[in-house]
Amino acid sequence: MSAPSGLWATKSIDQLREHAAADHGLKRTLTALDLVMLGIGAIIGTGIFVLTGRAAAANAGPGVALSFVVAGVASTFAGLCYAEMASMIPVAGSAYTYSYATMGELVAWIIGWDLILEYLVSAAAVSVGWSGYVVAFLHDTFNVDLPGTWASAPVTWETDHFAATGAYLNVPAVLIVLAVTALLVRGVKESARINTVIVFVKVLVVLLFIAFAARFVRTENWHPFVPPNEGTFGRYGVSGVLQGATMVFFAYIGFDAVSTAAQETRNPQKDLPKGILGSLAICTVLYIAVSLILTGVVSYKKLSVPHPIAVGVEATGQRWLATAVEIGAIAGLSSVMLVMLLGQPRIFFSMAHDGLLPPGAAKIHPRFGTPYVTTIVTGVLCAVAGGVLPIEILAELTSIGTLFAFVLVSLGVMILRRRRPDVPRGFKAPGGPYLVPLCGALTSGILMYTATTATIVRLFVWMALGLAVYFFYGRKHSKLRAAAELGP
Ligand code: ALA
Repeated sequence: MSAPSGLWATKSIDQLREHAAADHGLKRTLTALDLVMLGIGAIIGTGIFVLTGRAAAANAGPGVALSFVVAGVASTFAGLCYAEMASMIPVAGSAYTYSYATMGELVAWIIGWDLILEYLVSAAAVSVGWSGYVVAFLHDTFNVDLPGTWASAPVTWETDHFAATGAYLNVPAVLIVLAVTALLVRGVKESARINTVIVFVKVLVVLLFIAFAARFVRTENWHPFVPPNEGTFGRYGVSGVLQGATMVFFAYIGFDAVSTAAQETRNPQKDLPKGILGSLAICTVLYIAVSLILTGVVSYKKLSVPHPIAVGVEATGQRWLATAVEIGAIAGLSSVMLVMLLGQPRIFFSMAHDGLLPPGAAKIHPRFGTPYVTTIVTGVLCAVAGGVLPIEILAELTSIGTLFAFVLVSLGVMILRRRRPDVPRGFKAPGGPYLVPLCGALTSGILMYTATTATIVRLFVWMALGLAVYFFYGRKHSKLRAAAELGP
């Protein structure tokens, strides 16, 4: 069988594996436990601290706990597929590299372009969540009130059109993104130790919330558990639980970031799956508990606020805990932004390295040794998005983009099981050759389908833009295609 060429040209898995095994100067120090910590560091963030409230108020009521179950199931299937891929091709490029090796250059480009939604746009969504908690913290602790017109989005989405809110710019969101970007240009090593401290603070705050607020649950707040549908798709009822799942799916995003540490892991074949699945399992349990308790202490109708968990705590009268939650959220969300804004430039960097983006994007800073061009471009775009757009639009776009990546990675696992059964896998998703990848593609696909029409349209527009860039630039400059044309 001749090797596929042109748009379907694939990178060789064997070369990628050799490349991964070679000594790159990166130290292999991370253990399975470090990876679990890294995963939790990237996962727990705006999803649980902000979107739980939005999804409960607008879509699912207390049934938002079921939305978390549904999103958790879809993430677990995808997590199993990522674990198999990562154990097979333990290189740092994540879904972009996996698809380059399985489905060819065009699909790799599509995924790379799509991952901008997962990394850059999610960081923007998290910056808006961060802003909400900072505003609440300044108000509650120091009685300082930032003017609302300078701390929220100037535009909002009203059913089928954008509308002005009267605000000018979300300044705290812009500032935090620029600050994180500046740190990353200087090359802050997100050392495992700092990450571990933040993860402990974050998880501690979540556990404190569960432990203290549980006593204040009033079961009447859970009735009806899933409020009846109000006649519109996604406004309560079963469709509301599903649309809520697409929204809170955002909360699970990040476990795949574990795979970007492949080349710094001691025993990647065994430890990557442990890191991915372990962090996912812990977060799933925490999320379901938090969402149940939150909707038990406050009526879901009151949760459409920028800082719902703090509002839940206030309802219990535990002032100190509200402050702890605000501090935990501010620290925790910062670490999520750091991981996302660290990952995005490296994906751009890989794409530029493959010739699919201009070579300037692969420039390394002479003093700091960081991919500064892509880091700054990422930071500026992210700051604009976070400063101008509302959290729902950013989070829904991130969720649908990530779900799309999950569908493609699941299909990639299926393709490799068929085409390359010989390549050793440190971890194999259970249930025969196709069960898990098929369930992964289906569950993620269903959640994409239940997203709002506006979100689906935005994904299409984004992808169309990406294809235009590929056909006008990437296709002509691809190094793999150039090598194939010169080759034997
Ligand atoms: N899962 C991450 C969050 O919820 C992206 O902030």
